[in-house]
This record gives sequence, structure tokens and C-alpha cells, in this order.
Amino acid sequence: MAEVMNKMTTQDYIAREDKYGAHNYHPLPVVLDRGEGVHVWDVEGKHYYDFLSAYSAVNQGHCHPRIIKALTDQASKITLTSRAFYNSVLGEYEEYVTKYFGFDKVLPMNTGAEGDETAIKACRKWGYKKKGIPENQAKIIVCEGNFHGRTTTIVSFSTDPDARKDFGPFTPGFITIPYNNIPALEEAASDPTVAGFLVEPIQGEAGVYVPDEGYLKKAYDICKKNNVLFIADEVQTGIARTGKLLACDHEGVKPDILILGKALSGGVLPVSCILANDDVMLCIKPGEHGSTFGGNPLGVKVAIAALEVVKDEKLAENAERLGKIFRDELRKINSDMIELVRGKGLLNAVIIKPKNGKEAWDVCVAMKDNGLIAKPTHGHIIRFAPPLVITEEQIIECVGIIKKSLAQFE
Ligand code: IF1
Repeated sequence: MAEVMNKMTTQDYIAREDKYGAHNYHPLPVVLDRGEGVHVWDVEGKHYYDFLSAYSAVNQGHCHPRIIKALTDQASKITLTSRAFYNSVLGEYEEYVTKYFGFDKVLPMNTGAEGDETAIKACRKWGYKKKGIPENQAKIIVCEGNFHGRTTTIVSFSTDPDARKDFGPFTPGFITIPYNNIPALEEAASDPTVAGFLVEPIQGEAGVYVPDEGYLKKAYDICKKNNVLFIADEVQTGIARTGKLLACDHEGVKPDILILGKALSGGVLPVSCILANDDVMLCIKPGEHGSTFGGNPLGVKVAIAALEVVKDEKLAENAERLGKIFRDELRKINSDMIELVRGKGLLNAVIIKPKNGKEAWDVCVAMKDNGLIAKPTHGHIIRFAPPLVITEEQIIECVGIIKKSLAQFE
């Protein structure tokens, strides 16, 4: 069997996925087989630098030994109890993660979308119980260009036609305003039926759209003035990605509800959560929310190890320092295909100006052939987000690969 598998080519693997899997993705034609730190290898043994990090889920690097040890140690002990019973490690995690991020309580879930759904429910509950909004009238303000996941409620307030078209009818109760626009928030938040403002500190799917400096702080102050919960979706920007533990830390903003996912487990298992203080979190009572796998012993042990790695290996500091170097070096590349370089920490994007019919996708294919994988978004943007364990030497080498790839289109 192993021998038969070894004879499969990249094309064979792709054809099999195409035949048996739903066609809800359009991957770059590379079939990954193994990962270690910033490195990945495909089924033909070719090496690449990973500049996507599974959309910022593997901030700690692929198969981090410390996280994998936590996984295997716990896997042979007990993996799942459900929340019908207590387990011996959930409390350890709850104490660890709340102290780590400075909140009273945590509510554990699995995927990022579930984290957002949980935040929406907690916010609405608070709106009725604490703010006194009349039943079924609570509203949440969201931003144009948002990405919070794929559930029916979340796509209800997406502004991306691909995410929404033919998936209706939609969940009501959301007010859409432009991102990075303080007057629009000021107006929307004054509606007394508004319970919360849900925002990404940097918009990922929109192409790593970094708002003006001071936006988050001003938005937070408006929320406070109007008794509206400030809900930060840091599923992608959190856990050291942008050069601080949280992207909100850049402006000294402490969200009322913080949503985390992705790198909370170092990309090992789906582990997400919301964090909040008692005023919000205790509005939810037994039987009102939960998940079979949320808070499972395997996931929480992995999450503790993943968070320890972030602190012990100073990943936020590394992301801050190397992000600056990376953007500086990219800006030095002399290519008329580079329209703009932007980002924070190691969450970066380059806007690509098409040339002779060649677009961001073609640049990504060229980079892949040269040993670096990254993904285009919206046809003209390439996201660059390596694992945060990358070194300065590796960053410089990778800029060389990007430069060489762009030169192929001259
Ligand atoms: C896919 C984008 C990134 C997220 C934020 C919640 C979720 C995500 C801020 C949901 C998920 C993903 C999922 C991935 C593509 C991706 C993405 F391009 F779509 F926008 F990262 F940039 N909040 N982001 O970014 O988390 O339920 O997926 O665990 O394949 O859809 P999830």
C-alpha cells in the first residue's frame, strides 16, 4: 500500500480530490505532505517556505514539538468527556487562558465561526438582560468587507456576493457600516437597540486592510459612550500575528468580548473561544449554549502548550521586528507589479498590478515553483503571513524568492 501511494504524482492527488471532494475551494496546485516550523514539503519531496500558515493558524510553526507532545500525552489519557461531566484539565485551561488575556471568564468552542456565533449570542443576551433592549430587537453593527466565517448567520451580514448569493434567507439584526469610518459608527451606535459592534482589528479577507491609526481606540470610546459592547474578532489577528499578543494591544483597547481561534491551538486542532468579564459572560445560563467538542481535554491541553510557546519564544516580538524588515525589503523590490505593500507584524499583503495579463495567481504559481507558497485573494492581492518562528535570515532568503519570481514577469 505504501508503495502504491508513493507512486502517486501531484496530479493524481489533485484529480482524486477533484473527483471525491466538494468543489468549494480552488487550491494552488501543490500537495503538501509534511511540515516542520516554517517549512513544508510536498508529495514529491520538494521544499517550500509556508507564507500562509494556514491563514495564521500555525503561528507557532508546523508540528511544534512542544505542542505535539501535549497532544500525544493527552491523547493516550482521555480525549473527550463532553460538558455533561467535569474533566481534570478544562479548569486548568480556563484559569490559564483567562489570566493570559486578562478576562474573568472563557467560553470554549472549536472553530472561529463558532467563536463569532458565540459572541453574537452572548452580546444579544447581554443586550436584553443588561442593556434592557426590548425582546428580539437587539442589533449588532458590522463592517463592510468583513469576514467572520461561513455559518448562515455570519454570511447573513457578509458583503461578499460569493459568500451570500443563494444562501438566504438571512438572519436579521445586523447593521452594516463602512470599515475605518468613525462618523458612521457614531451614528449607528446611538440607536438604543444596538447591543454590540463586531470588528476585525485588521480585515483579513478584505486583503489585510489595516485601518487608520487610532480607529480602534476611537471606535472603542464610541461603544463605551453608547453602552455598546466592543467585540473584537481576533481569530486571525490574535496570538502574536501582528506584533503584539492581540492587534487591539497596538491601541491599548480591551474588548468587551474577544474572539480567538486558529493559532490558539497552533493549528493542531480546532480550538476557539470567547473571553469576557462576568457582566457579559454570566448572562449565559446552563443549557443556553455549548458544543460537544468545546473544551475537550485534548484541545485544551494543546491550547495551553500553544500559548506557552507564544510567550516563551517571544513570537510577538519576533513578528513585530521581522514584519518591519519584511515590508522594508519588499518595498525595495523594483517591480512594476508591486502596487502597494501593507500590513502589521507578520500579517502582510502586496497589491499586484497585473502585467501582460499576468495576475496575483500567476505570481503565486511562480513563487511556488521557486519554493515559497502564498495565496492570492480578490484576484489582485497576495497575503504574506509566515509562521512567527521564522528567522531574519529566512525572511531575507524569502524576499529573494519573491523578487526572483516577480522578475520572471519583466
Ligand atoms: C477558509 C479569509 C483568512 C477569520 C476571522 C473568523 C473566521 C476567520 C477574522 C472563521 C476565518 C479564514 C477561513 C479560511 C479562509 C480564511 C481567511 F481569507 F477568508 F479571510 F484567514 F483571511 N474570523 N478565516 O479570518 O474561522 O470558522 O474558519 O475557523 O478557508 O474559509 P473558521
